[in-house]
Amino acid sequence: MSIMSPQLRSIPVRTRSLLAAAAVAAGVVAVSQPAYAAGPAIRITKIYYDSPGSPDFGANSSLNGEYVQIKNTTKKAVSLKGWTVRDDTKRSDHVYTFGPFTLGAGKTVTLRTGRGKDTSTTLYWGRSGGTLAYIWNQTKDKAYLRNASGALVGSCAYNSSRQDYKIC
Ligand SMILES: [Ca+2]
Repeated sequence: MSIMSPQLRSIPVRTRSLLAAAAVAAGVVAVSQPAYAAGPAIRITKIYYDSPGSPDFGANSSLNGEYVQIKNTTKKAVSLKGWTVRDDTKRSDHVYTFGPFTLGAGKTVTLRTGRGKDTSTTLYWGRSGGTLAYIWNQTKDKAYLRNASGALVGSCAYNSSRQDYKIC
């Protein structure tokens, strides 16, 4: 190590002060965006991926034992018409598209895999056909929620066979 001239020594000092200024600026930006910390306004809150009972035999009651829940965390009702939910596969038959449906302020809707009569709180994917009809894998998968424009609104991934569900 050689002894630096006063001119060279001044460079790292200036760099340090610039970094400090940048850190302060970044801190101000983070504080000014509390909405980011609060998460998306419409979000996936839970995936129950391992239907109760074993083995999963594909009956309608078992298919409806797996579900995904979506919550409107805003203070306004939101129309989900044209929004989609899908898993991590590329299968075109693994896409659920919302029909005319309004999710009230602070409300949660449960989307079950099997068949049933839609209500204001529970919707049915409408799948049937036994053990191949399940959407959510038993150990590892990911849910995607997109709006009517196709923009990703939220997602939730899980990777555990030790639980039957994932709180997102
Ligand atoms: Ca099961």
